[in-house]
Amino acid sequence: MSASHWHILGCGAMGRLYAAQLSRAGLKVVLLPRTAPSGAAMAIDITGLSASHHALPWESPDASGPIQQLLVFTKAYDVAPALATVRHRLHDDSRVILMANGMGYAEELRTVAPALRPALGTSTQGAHRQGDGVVLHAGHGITRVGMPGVPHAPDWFAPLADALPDCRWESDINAALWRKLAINCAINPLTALHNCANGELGERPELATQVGELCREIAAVARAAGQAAALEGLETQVFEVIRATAANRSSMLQDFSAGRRSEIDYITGFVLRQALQFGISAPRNEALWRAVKARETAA
Ligand code: KPL
Repeated sequence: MSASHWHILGCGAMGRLYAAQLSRAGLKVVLLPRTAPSGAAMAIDITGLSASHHALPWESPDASGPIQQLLVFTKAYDVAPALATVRHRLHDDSRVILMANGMGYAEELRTVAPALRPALGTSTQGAHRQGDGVVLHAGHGITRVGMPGVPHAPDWFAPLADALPDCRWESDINAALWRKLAINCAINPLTALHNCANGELGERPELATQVGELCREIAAVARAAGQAAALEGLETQVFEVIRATAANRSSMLQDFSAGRRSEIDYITGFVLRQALQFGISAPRNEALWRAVKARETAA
C-alpha cells in the first residue's frame, strides 16, 4: 500500500468531509464504518462550501489487510475502543493521526496499543450531517497535525498536506490542542446547557460574564501545566470565535440534541484533571462539568 493510501476510522461528518477531500485530490481512501453499508461502495455527498459526490470503498474494521495510514475521526471517548478493533491491522510502520476533539484520549491508547506513537491533529473546518447521509461543509478552516517532540514535518506528511485545503505541521502540537480545547471548554458546555447558538454567548451579558470567568480559570490551569503562551489572549480569542461562529450550534449542543453522549470528559474534564494535578481550583468549570453530566444521566 502506497503513501497516498489512507484508511478512515470514524465516518461521521468530519470523517466523511476529509475522505471526500482526500479522494478529490486523487488519494486512495478506504472507509472503516462501524456498521456495514448495504452496497460495495459507501456514498458520500458533500454540500455547502464545497460540493462533490463520491462512492468510496469500505472494509470492516476487523478485516485482515494491513493498514499503512489511518486517520481517526471518532468521538473522543471512542478513540481507544475504535483503535482496538483495528489493532491487529497496524504494524510498526503504520501512521496514525488522531483527530478527535479535546485531550486525554491519546493516553488511553497506551492500554490498547502501547507501542503506537500516533500523530495528533486538530481541525477548524466545520461539517454537519444532514438527512440522508449528506454532509454540509459549513466552515473553511485549518488542519494542524504534529507529534510531540517532532518539530519538522516527516516525509509522509507532504501528500496529506498537498491534498487538504490548508494543512500544516505544528512544531508544538500540544499548544495547538490546548488552544482548541480551551475554546471548546469556554463555549461548548454553556451552549449545550442553555440550548443556544454560539453567538448568544456574546449577546447575553450573563452568559458573556460566565465565558470570561471560565477563560480566566482555564488560563490559570494552562499556566500551571506549562501552556501559558498557548493560551495568551484566550478571552479575546474566544469572543472572536463566538462572533465568527455566531450561527453555529456547538458540537456539544448537537450531541445533546441527538441524545448522544457528549465529549465533556475530554474537554472540561481534561482541564479539571489537570487542575487537580497542579492543585488549582476551577469551580466554574467544575460546576459546568457536573451540570452536563447530570443532564446526560437524566437523558
Ligand atoms: O469547535 C467548536 C465546536 O462546536 O465543537 C466551536 C469552535 C465551538 C464551533 O462551534
